[in-house]
Amino acid sequence: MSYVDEVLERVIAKNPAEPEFHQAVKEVLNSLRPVIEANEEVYRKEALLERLTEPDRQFKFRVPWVDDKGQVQVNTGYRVQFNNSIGPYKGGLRLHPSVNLGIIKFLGFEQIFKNSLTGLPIGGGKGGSDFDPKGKSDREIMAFCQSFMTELCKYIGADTDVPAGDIGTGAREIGYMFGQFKRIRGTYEGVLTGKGLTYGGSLARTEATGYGLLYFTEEMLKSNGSDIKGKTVCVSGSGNVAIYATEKAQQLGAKVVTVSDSTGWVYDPEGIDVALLKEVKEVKRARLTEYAAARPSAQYHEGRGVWTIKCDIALPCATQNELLLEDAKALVANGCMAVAEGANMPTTLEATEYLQQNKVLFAPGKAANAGGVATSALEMSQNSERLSWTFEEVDSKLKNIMVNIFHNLDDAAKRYGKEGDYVAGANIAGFEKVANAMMAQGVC
Ligand code: NDP
Ligand code: 2IT
Repeated sequence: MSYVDEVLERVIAKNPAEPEFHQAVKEVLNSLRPVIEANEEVYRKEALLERLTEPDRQFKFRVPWVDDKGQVQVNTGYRVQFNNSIGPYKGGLRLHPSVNLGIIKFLGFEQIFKNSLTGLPIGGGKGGSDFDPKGKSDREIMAFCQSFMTELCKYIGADTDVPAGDIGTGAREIGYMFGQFKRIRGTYEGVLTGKGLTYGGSLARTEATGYGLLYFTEEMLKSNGSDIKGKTVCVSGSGNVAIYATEKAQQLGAKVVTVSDSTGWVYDPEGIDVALLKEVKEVKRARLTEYAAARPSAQYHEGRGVWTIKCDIALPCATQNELLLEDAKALVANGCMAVAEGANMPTTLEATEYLQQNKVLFAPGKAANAGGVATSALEMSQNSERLSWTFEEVDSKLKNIMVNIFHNLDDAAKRYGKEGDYVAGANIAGFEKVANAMMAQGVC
């Protein structure tokens, strides 16, 4: 049996109830086959893949907090420190009722390669909790965040592990967590990114994932003789990534006609009104029904259905496994030319294969959404030098990083005879740097 197959079997046997983790490992290891086969003896002796697929350490902890009725609630907190061979652990905190260890591990594993692709010195980690922020008061959110950080603060630090936002964790939650870290540890350090601008946050971090997604997509289209201008785009999600992807797509001359949330979706043939979307989602924290109610051109539908709308470019920006084989078939039938993942692993393996077989340009999340974590690393740099850069400075660095990521993975794919396979290119380019650092650092 090949080394890759042996390790895949081992990962599944050792982590039986973690399907999302299996999916992420399968995608990475399958596309690394040519690289592994070229060095099989050395990698096997070094147990490189076994070490890469086993987190350095993982924390699971109780998070008790008191709700507005005086009732004690108990959630589970996680932080998985996956790999720090090229820098301190870095990755977001997800607050969503679906969170479990397998989901945090898939995200942490993806983060290793994503962070490597940014070209910046950051290792891979991820955390979160099964806490559901929906419908909670600000005081309840604060109570949860303070309790969560009371435990998490034992494991993180500006030079060890630097968490940030993800689903359900935005500036409000990061603020409460930063306050609690400072209170317990007594140090003022860049231990979290995505902070508010008055206490160490970076300009353009809020926009970075969505903007970066579009900078990457623009470069991918350019390199394939096309352009974003005038294109029709379907976006899913209506959170941080979706909002700023929509904003940048429209700035670049495209028309975004859909957004969604976990209850329904909007089709707005005149183009999404970003100011209204921000008002509904960022200020009122309301559902998309409010967007539709305030916008005569918008049609609201319950359930899922974004991918049935005819578009040139699809940008899944909500969550994992939200673009299924049947959706990929609908996109292809409607003439879609590119899919770029704003979310982490939104496309199933079957859907990805179908899109690639049908010559749709496919940009995997670990490359296309790396602008968020890259700008987090820029926030870390600013915190270290105790300075802040202008919006234009950060945005132009972000753009350069995304353009470089595209060319690095395009080159890596070509080197292994997989031209145009950006999944393979991203995994190979991300892996090479991490593998090299791991080998240089000996058995650890
Ligand atoms: P937000 O919490 O801001 O928004 C998430 C959006 O996705 C909401 O519209 C939400 O709808 C929807 N959503 C979440 N879970 C589900 C679900 N199970 N089914 C259907 N819809 C769902 O998160 P972000 O925008 O920050 O994150 C979106 C994706 O991007 C995630 O995969 C995240 O890991 C990834 N990502 C985020 C980065 C960042 O910097 N924030 C960086 C790189 C990747 P509802 O409000 O109804 O729950
Ligand atoms: O998935 C991701 O890359 C993020 N949620 C952002 C992580 C970060 O540290 O900014």
